[in-house]
Amino acid sequence: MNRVALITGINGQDGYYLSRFLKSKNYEVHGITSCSKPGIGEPPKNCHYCDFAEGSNLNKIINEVQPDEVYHLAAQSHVRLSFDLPVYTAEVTGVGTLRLLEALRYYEEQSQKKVRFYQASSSEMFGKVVESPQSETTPFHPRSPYACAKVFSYWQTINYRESYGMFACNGILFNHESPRRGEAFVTRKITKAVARIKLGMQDKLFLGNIDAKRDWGFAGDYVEAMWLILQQDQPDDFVIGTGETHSVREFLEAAFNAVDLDWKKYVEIDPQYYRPAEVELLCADPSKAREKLNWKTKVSFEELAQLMVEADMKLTQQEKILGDATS
Ligand code: F7E
Repeated sequence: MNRVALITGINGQDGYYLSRFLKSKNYEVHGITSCSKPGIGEPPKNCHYCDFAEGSNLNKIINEVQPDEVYHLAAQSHVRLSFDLPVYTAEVTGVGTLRLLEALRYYEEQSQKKVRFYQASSSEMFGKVVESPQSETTPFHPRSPYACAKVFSYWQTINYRESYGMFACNGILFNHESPRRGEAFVTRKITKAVARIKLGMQDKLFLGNIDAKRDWGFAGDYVEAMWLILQQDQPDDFVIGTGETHSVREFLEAAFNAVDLDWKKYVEIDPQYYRPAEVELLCADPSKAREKLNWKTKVSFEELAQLMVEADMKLTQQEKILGDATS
């Protein structure tokens, strides 16, 4: 019998890569989404609707799906937006995890079946970092409503493991990007603008703090780490990242270089993109994942910028052709 996986937030970037990865391993994949459209690449029969701000049908979905593994990726995941929607973010990104853990605890009790649970924890929890690089033992100092909500979920996951013996794990993932990344995140905002500028559809790109540094990897590599975390003998928490840090400025350089343009001619700073509190520097120490999971990133920083620009060039060219044909 195929193993059954339930992915919350199936419509997001990570949901896309993870469902493909699990299908390649012959899992029966089910997804939860809050959107009114069926999940990308997901047949409607395996798509379930639930908003984690509310969660009243979670028990029903879990009873129907009977999952072996649950990957909890759903969140209000935009850090800047969380300052405007702090309570909503706390509900979805924080209390939403608790709703799911409670539903799983109840399901385990009723069915006598064990479920493996993955919580999408975030490097944003390290916030105003007390040491660099950051490992599983680095204390948290969250700097946004989003990061506070993720810290809440991180500890709830550990509490359910320790209190009820659940196989509940945290993957503390550093920034991971791809052509499927939402356009409000800085890497995709940049690669989309690069393509539009190159094709003469946009003149300027407005950004906030371009001195911020992040540990950026390719999302396709990171979903394998999620799966590996749930295949261990014991439940545990892991930092997942590249171990390299780069500024937004360096990403700009790499992305504009990919189409032979000088970023300085096109980029302007707009304070509306500054955050009330910024996370200046993140850099992972992924030694534990390397040793215990035998996991490491395969795509370099330059390759990541290049592949995202190439994908946006293709997409934007198609949009341009469509736009020209309909105008
Ligand atoms: O910002 C700076 C911004 O929004 C990166 C989420 O997936 O990763 C992500 O969180 C940096 C920040 O990602 C703009 O101030 C400058 O320092 O791409 P981002 P994030 O906040 O690091 C973690 C791991 C998560 O868990 C989150 O869910 O770039 N920046 N100018 C800008 N950022 C944006 N979005 N837009 C700008 O115009």
